[in-house]
Amino acid sequence: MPEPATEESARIAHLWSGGWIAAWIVGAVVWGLIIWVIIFHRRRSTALPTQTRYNLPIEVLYIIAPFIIVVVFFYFTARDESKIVELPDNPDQTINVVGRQWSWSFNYVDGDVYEAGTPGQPPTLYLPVGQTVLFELTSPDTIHSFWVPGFLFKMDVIPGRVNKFAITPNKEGTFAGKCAELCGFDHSRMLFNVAVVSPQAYEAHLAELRAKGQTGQLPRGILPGDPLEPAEASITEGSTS
Ligand SMILES: [Cu+2]
Repeated sequence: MPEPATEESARIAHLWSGGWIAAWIVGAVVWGLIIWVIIFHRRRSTALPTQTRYNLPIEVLYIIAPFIIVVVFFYFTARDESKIVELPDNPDQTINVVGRQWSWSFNYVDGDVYEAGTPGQPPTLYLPVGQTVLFELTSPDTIHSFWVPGFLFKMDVIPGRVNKFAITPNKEGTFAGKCAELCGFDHSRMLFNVAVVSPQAYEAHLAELRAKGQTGQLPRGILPGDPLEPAEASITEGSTS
């Protein structure tokens, strides 16, 4: 597992390793029982052993034990998931990520600048370290999935709806990202990078985009209030305006 790089990802790493510990304990008990049966109840003669039917304690056990396992997994997953997808009231930054066939656009909503990539030129998303960033995921075409393995998190990008999540990156560095939902011909080239930088470097990058003329916002796919015509909501490769 990559080292957690956001404030939220420690919780995710904890849920992951907790799940594995529980699975190993259950596995050890099951394997132990199998080995015990193999050794102590192996066939000793050709005669059939006594056939046991309607053993109530055993039947109750194999209904109750899986039920307890499911309840425990469900409880911890639901508890952590509800925390992980919680949205802040006042995010420091809002970024609209547009997943499209087959690259990504990033609309920096507060800075009113944008970045757009192509399969041949993966874009880089800049994030300020220590600031809470609200992501709005939209797609004009098909289902994609926004995945940054270093953040231990991914979320589907679904046409016709806005999926939101928030993270607070707490480690500077460059992290690889990719589309995690098979979305068509160039899915495997739907890559991007995330550069977590100081707030000053972040502002400097937005100024750089502004200087390059990348001001305003690219079509978001579908957001409330956006024109829904497909022509408006699609971006062809190489075109960024
Ligand atoms: Cu995709």
